[in-house]
Amino acid sequence: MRDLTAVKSALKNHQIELPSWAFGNSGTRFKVFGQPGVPRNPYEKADDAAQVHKYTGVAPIMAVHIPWDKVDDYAALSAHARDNGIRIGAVNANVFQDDDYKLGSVCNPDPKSRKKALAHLLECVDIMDATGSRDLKLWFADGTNYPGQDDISARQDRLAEALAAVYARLGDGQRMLLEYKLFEPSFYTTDVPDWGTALLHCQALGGKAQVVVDTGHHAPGVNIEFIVALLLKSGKLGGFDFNSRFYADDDLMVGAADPFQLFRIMHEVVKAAALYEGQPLEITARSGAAANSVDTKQPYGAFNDPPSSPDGSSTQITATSASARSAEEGGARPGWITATGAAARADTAAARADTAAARADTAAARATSAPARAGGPGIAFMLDQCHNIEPKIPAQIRSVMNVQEAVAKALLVDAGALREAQLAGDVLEANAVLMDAYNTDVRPLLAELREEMGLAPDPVRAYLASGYAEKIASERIGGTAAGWGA
Ligand code: PSV
Ligand code: MN
Repeated sequence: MRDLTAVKSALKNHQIELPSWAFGNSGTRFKVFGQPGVPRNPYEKADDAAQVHKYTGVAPIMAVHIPWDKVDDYAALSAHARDNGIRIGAVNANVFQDDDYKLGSVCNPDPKSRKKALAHLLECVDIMDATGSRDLKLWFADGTNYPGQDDISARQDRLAEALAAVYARLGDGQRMLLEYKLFEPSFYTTDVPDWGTALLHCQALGGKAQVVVDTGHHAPGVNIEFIVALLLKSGKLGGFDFNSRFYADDDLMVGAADPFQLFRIMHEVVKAAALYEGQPLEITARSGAAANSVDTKQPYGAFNDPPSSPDGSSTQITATSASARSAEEGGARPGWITATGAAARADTAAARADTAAARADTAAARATSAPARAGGPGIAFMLDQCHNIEPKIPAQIRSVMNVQEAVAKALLVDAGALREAQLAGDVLEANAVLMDAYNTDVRPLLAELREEMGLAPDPVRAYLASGYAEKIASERIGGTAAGWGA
């Protein structure tokens, strides 16, 4: 039996980040169905995001997407968010919507397009400085449609060069999150198609570069929790873009298509004590009997490479990655994305020194750049969704609740019993222990938690009864409703 007080405390500490773009109009390439009351600017998006936080209590962060959320004064946007009880989270760069990017952005064969893309990425770091955001989120639509269209390997070098330049611009307490996606808009090659590619680049860059797992960005049938487990072990899981998919990158509400997958993902996170920085070990799946048999260290701090065990061994895949090793031994091949590539070349030592400094500095950074860490420490649990036919604010509330349900179930896994069954090779019992947690109805527990937090037990109902939807529908008349491109 789990300690429910500890479970509830973990649930209160676990924060979810909302995408500003989910509040704007969206659709498919066939049709965008406008909705009444949709925000006309980033300030109104923040107002709507604040509603989601108001009724869930665990979503105090809104990610922005530039230029969709371009404003004259980012500090003012940040202050507006704060006045509404939330803060600005990840700054998402957008190097996929301009004509110059037809053949790619940072991987484009044309240096002019690459230069323009890089300037935008650097501008996004300036914006982070103004908003106090911790994370720069990078997703590249770059790729090719036809075999022979461009040199696959040369494009990787161009990518590494741009990433290194952006990496060098990151300040204390800032991170770069690299997101991969199997295909779309490119259909033959994508320049960051998978977690392996993203991980290689991030390892070459250093401790401030981490991978983002968007749950809609894999081939059908891929075991996402396995990827999550490996990224956690390598200290390189920077965040999630949660959403659901039935077929491709559907961007539906997280937990709608496959709540069991979401639970399995969160089970890995909970087990690694990575739900939030400082997640106590007694509420991880390493508690009880398990604590005696496995390393109970926290997986990694937000900016640190994974720690090694006191005996020098490690239960984690550490920074002695193949690329780092080969660079150290002088064995790196020019032109590859090891720490010998481009600015990274200048930077193996620097990146490592940087990593060490970041490590030494984590505490200091925490103390001195509190605003720069506004995203909160550790993994960013972001949503990346589009609500094409359902009302947006309640859909975001529902999504947050779905994540919470998965987390609650993951926290209920009887870690001791699971470990025991695993070590005994009791396949059926181990599976039964996991399924017991998954099959628990956690809705009463979450309702109780909300009441303890002074919230209504049913956030969607409370929002619908509040009259906010009617208010914005009547007030937000005129202007241009936000949508992609605005
Ligand atoms: C790309 O499909 C993606 O997942 C990236 O995160 C973009 O920033 C986002 O979607 C845009 O909605
Ligand atoms: Mn995404």
